[in-house]
Amino acid sequence: MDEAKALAAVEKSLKRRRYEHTLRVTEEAEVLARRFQVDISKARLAAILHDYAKYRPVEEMRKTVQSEGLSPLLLHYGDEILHSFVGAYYVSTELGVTDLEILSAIRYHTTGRANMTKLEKVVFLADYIEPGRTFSGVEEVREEARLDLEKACLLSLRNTIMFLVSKQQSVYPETFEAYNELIFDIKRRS
Ligand code: DGI
Ligand code: FE
Ligand code: FE
Repeated sequence: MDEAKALAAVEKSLKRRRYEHTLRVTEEAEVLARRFQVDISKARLAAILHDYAKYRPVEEMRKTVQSEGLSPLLLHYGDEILHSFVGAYYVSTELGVTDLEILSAIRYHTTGRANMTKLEKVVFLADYIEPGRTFSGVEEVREEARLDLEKACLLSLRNTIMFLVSKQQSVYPETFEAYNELIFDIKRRS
């Protein structure tokens, strides 16, 4: 799948504002990929496609989780996490993308997971720090992203977990696993 075809597919599926977010994530993913020695074409393509399923009806996504045997846990942690997991499935079946590294970067872009690949980290982080984001604490994550991919992902996970906790929302288990694993990884390195 080339970039032009991917962009045309997402432009059709997304609202204008979300499409513009996608373009910013793509540019940010390229910057991070260059900085941290990740395949630039894969990072860009995964970023272009990362929110492909964002506007699918929730009922359709829930049905897909069941019919395709995705983790039933996904049905209990808020509808916001569905689009990344079913998005990877739709990108594969509807757009014919076969690269498993790209599909995995799409699948984990919202929750993260333990032992993320560098490509997964780049897409996860690019989605969080693209210039249109105004989350509280995002500037600190942008600063860290200049130097250390793992520390920047850790900060972004910390912010997301704290945000969800402050709203009394549930946190998907793989998000905690991603957080813990990065804590251990960074400790081990230093
Ligand atoms: O799709 P985007 O808006 O670009 O960004 P995203 O895919 O990171 O989705 C952000 C939303 O997902 C935000 O409302 C918080 C929510 N979210 C992120 N991680 C988790 C989560 N929700 C739950 N319940 N659990 C998580 O671990
Ligand atoms: Fe998303
Ligand atoms: Fe996004």
